[in-house]
Amino acid sequence: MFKVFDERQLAHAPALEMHNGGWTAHNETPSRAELLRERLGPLAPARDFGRGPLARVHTAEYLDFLEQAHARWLAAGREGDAVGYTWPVVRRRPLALDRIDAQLGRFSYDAGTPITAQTWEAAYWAAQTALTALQPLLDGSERAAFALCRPPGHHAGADYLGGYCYLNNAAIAARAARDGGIARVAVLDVDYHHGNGTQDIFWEDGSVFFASIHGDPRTEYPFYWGHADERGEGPGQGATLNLPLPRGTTAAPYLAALDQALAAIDAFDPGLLVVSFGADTWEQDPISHFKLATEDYPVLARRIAALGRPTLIVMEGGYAVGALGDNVAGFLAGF
Ligand code: SP5
Ligand code: ZN
Repeated sequence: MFKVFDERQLAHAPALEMHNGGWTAHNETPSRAELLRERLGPLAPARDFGRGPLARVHTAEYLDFLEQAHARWLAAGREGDAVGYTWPVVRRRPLALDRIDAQLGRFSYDAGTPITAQTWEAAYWAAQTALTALQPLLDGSERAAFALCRPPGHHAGADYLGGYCYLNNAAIAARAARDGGIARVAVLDVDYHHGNGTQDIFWEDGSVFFASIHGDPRTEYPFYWGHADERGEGPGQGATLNLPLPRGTTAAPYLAALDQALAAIDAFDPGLLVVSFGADTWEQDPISHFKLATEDYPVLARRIAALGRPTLIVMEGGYAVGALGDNVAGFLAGF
């Protein structure tokens, strides 16, 4: 399997995240990628496809903000990581306010996703990592590829960051595949958390099918997306499928949901499958509440591989650093 990793992703290391009313050590650490690099090597470095493919998913205003936010934070006399504290209610007027705190609110939806001096560089190379891994699937020289992306991407929308995500690596690759001539692309999101950013990006796009299996947002982050009645709109009506599952879900009901998602994807007949893969469905993940065992990951992967579609696997979450190597290696071994 062709696997890609770029060192420049490691420099992003936010210190703290807001959780349940207090600041705690950030869960999305460089060590996640460092240990996977050691375990999964050899890994090809990313090629540079430039800003063009990023701008096919994210707005120019958002990309400019993300690139400049930390410098503007320092210019305002602040220290450490940039993080917002006032948010407009989603979809209110996009006032073009200049103050950095207003911009942080406009372009984010949570306080768990700080911008450091190195965030733009790392997120940029995470997106390039996904684009690089996509290439051999487009030219037919590989049937499966793995993008070791960090920071993750599936919570980032066209004009917002959140959930430890800044640029939506999976969506950028899916859109690039569409632009490269693949008529229909499916995204299967098996991170513990709903991939709200990916869903929003393709909400009205009937050419990209989005299916997600995740902790029920009635109790789980990100709360405001991922409910079973969200199915897409306009030309995208019916091209979104949400399968929320309760806390404590074990392999048997998880695999039943997976089969349902795979049947819908098969009926859509995509020329490419993008898997947003989070290992935070593991039973001892520190921030999640499913009960999948390490031995379950090859089983999941074999069912996905049985679709027989060219498949790009993009790394999303997974925070039990000690078990991440076995869980990710086990998943990849199923392809
Ligand atoms: C990509 C991904 O998996 N993002 C997950 C974002 C979840 N963010 C909020 C979850 C709250 C967990 N905070 C726990 C802190 C314990 N010290
Ligand atoms: Zn997650």
